[in-house]
Amino acid sequence: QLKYWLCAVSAILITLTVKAQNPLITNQFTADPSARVFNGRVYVYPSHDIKATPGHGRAGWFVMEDYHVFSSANLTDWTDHGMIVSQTRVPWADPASYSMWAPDCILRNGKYYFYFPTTTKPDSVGGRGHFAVGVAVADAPTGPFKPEETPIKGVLGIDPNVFMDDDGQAYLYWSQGNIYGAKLKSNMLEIEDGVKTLSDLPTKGLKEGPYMYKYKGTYYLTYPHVENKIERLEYATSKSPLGPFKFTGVIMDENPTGCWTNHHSIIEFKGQHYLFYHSNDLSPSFDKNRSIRADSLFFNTDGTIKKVVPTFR
Ligand code: FUB
Repeated sequence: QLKYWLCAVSAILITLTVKAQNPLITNQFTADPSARVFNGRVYVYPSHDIKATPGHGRAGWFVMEDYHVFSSANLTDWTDHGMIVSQTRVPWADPASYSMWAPDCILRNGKYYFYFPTTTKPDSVGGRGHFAVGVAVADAPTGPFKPEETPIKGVLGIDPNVFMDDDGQAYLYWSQGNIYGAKLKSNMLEIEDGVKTLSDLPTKGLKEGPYMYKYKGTYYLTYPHVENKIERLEYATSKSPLGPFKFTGVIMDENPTGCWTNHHSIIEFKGQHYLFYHSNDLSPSFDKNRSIRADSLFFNTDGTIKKVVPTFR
């Protein structure tokens, strides 16, 4: 009898202490994880860091030519569903730019809309390309995704994040030094007039990688912010998706490994909130080859977020 109870108690303790294995993906470098729950399964759309080789990408900088999608039913066992979008298959992208930075994906009316930034082809008068945001559409979360012919008009920048409000209105957020937001039209491919600069955030330092999360009627605009050398995940709150926002706190302090970027998303899965973010576990000496991670996130009863401490071994 005693032996039975000891086994039962230890089984419960083991279940409670099971953690996501960080880093989550070990078959390649991954960064900027946008996690989503589709049909009870977690899908992560990260960036894909690779190493520069002669003639391919800039040594010492981010080198990214495509995206993979990964999924998991338990946050421990991950499936790599392979490449979904690459710079050579996007009609307007410069295939020599290796700048397929942080993406996001959302489900609407049975279609999966994948948003990604990359550099446009140099224009016909010899001007330089610039960062723009494109969309690729699929019938399943793993694709095949078909990129649109042109980028979204009026969106210049990086790190698109798409948010669907309870009333069915979708919003697009992105960054370019500061954070911007606009309503998306119902086709999910164009924005409405009236881009808003969400400049009521702390004004000093770079802010990027926006991720909007709604919890108990409050809009949480979460974002990496760098004042010194390393990004810290912060959040601001509002009663409206386009603000005004009030700086509220820090979600995660500066990365202790020296990886200067961080980039995140938040999901609720099986009754628990998780923060997905990145560090450079698989590349300690070069912080542009990153790896995605996840840890539990908790809200306090007053709606503030408890700081997430990364589980480094
Ligand atoms: O991955 C390239 C860039 O680094 C992202 O777009 C930023 O958010 C930062 O993580």
